[in-house]
Amino acid sequence: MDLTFVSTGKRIGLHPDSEQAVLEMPVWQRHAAYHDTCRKVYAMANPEVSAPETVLAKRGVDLVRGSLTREHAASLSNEITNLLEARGPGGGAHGPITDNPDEVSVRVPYEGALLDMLKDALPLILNPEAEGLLESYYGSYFRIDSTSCNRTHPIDEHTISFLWHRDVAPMAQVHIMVYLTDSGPQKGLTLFLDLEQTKTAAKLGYHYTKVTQKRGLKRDDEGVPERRLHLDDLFEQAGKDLTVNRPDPKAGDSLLFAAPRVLHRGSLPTEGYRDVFLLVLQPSFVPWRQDIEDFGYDHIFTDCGKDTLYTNPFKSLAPALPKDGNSTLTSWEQWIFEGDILP
Ligand SMILES: O=C(O)CCC(=O)C(=O)O
Ligand SMILES: [Fe+2]
Repeated sequence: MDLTFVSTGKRIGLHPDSEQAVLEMPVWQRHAAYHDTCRKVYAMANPEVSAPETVLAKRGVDLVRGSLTREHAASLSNEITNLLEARGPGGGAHGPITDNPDEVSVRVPYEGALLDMLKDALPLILNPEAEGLLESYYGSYFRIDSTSCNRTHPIDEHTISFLWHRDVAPMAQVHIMVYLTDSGPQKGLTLFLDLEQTKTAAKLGYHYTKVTQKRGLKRDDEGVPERRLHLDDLFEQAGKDLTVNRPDPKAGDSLLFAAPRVLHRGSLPTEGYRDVFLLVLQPSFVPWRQDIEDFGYDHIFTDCGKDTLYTNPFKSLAPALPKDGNSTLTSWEQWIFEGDILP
């Protein structure tokens, strides 16, 4: 389908005649068409740039060392402790806030000194090396859609993102998880299957998953398998080898991963706590700094989660679409299951 665009200064916008067509596209197609447009815009602005094959493109996961110094990461982690301690004994500094295992990770409120410290950390995390790597992966500019800061404490039950899953999100969504504490078997980790292994799992029927019958995807989750803590049985029964990728980020290192394309799960700490700062990225018509210059920081630092799928990515800041019957139905397509970035 041909979409037409108009120039609105630094950005391009959809021509009014194309707006309806975009809204009528199936969700995944809408985001793919948008990413494709971002690539064309980027290629026009950077005709000399060739896209080298990145580890992120090949495996779906990469580790960037030293985004922040150890001292810088420690100062952010200390500030998280100060903030949570200020909320009182049940504030989440030294243990979960509730006994609901789904809420084992304490979402750190964006208040006080922490907020300014995180704003200042953005250009260090998205330093020229990381920015180049991400632009190569995308073949386009990218933007920060949202962020969150989480402290995770030890508990026995693994739930939600601590079970093997792929995020139900536009295929171009990338997560940058900056570890603010060292990772390790006792300190908490993130585990991955690379793209190829994720494809194998998808062929065996394990792709997008629900947590339990009760806490499922709120969409059309008929026939969607339940999340598992271990994948050994799945691979063993099919006579396939399972290789789990266990990166070892130290405090200040960043894990970059294609969250909807590769299976991954957190592994809970058994001592102390794990602190991470998460950035959620999407393709963009303009470099990430431009959104901040034009719209400030509020959209990046919100205190609640944000759906990225039921949005109109062609509009600045990708506003949510009304949740009517049609727009909330996830129409799974084969290329999504296979983890391709574009159809
Ligand atoms: O907490 C973790 O290590 C996993 C995070 C995760 O699932 C995600 O960022 O999509
Ligand atoms: Fe995830």
